[in-house]
Amino acid sequence: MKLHEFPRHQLTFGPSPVHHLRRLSQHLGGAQVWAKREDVSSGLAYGGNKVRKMEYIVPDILESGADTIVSIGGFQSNHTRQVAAVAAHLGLQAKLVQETWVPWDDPMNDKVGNILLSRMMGADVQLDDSGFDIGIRDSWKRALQEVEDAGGKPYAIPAGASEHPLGGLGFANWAFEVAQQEEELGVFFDTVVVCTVTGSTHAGMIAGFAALEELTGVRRRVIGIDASATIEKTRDQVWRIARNTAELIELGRELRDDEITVLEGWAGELYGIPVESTMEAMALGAELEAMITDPVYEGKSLAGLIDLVQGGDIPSSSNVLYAHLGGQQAVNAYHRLWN
Ligand code: 5PA
Repeated sequence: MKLHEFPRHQLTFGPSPVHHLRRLSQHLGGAQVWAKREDVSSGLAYGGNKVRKMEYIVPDILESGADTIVSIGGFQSNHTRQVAAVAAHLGLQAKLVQETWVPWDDPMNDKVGNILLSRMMGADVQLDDSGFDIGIRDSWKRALQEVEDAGGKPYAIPAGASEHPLGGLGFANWAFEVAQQEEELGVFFDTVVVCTVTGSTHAGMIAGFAALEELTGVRRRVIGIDASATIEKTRDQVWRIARNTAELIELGRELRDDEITVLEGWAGELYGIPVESTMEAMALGAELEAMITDPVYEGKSLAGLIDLVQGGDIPSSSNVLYAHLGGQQAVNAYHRLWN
């Protein structure tokens, strides 16, 4: 099936807004930087990139007749908060396994921000002491079993909705949305910068822009900035999901190696722990543009963008589009960084 033929259940207000970051661009003194904002494009509990992924998964959930969506993430997972939001919106239950993905020693870590919102929305939140891993987990399988044992019908969504067969479609569609917005704005984004961890955001974009290239012949760079600090696993997931998504939307050719770029260097040593470049990027975004980013994901991809622009790797003739994927709710658990 072609992308536009897949059923889509709209959860966003419409295309996410695109705007020029004038003061940041001026400060960096190179390429023009724009942002496309997944953080302000849905009314469901502040939205974010998972809401867009879920638009293509909800039809399957509804068709399955499930009564409980089961998913997994860290204590401050944005993904599980968005699963709780979509479940509330659909009138379903959410069962969320929240693991100890980040060795972040803050007594509020499992109480404020994302996890607070998930609890407010009525999700059944289960804390688990397993560490970070983007793969399929036993705790998650157990949670699915528990729903069945209680006579319910679970619907399984893996970490970040990435290993779900339809997980890449939302951001494949994002590519077509960008092309439409370029026409309206009279600008061409030759480079896209996106944070990548479980992989389907970046992978979906790769498949979508490849499909667009087939139609228009226009090539661009889609640069994934790793924030997992387990680069091999993330690279592997991006490759696999990009290929699967390309096949699903009938791209009609293999993806080229140069279409799949995951860069390391801004994740630091550990997932979820900011480093100096993260803090500097967050400060620049906030002070110059009032664009708030988080220390786990978006601060790290913004740090990557800043270095690539300042170092000239993204040339000054470029228009670069920063994909803002949400995630600000976690800053509450990191308040100490600003005290
Ligand atoms: C997340 C993911 P992918 O997982 O699709 O690569 O996206 C990375 C990403 N930015 C980027 C924000 C704000 C994100 O929340 N979050 C996960 C979560 O549990 O919240 C899946 C890891």
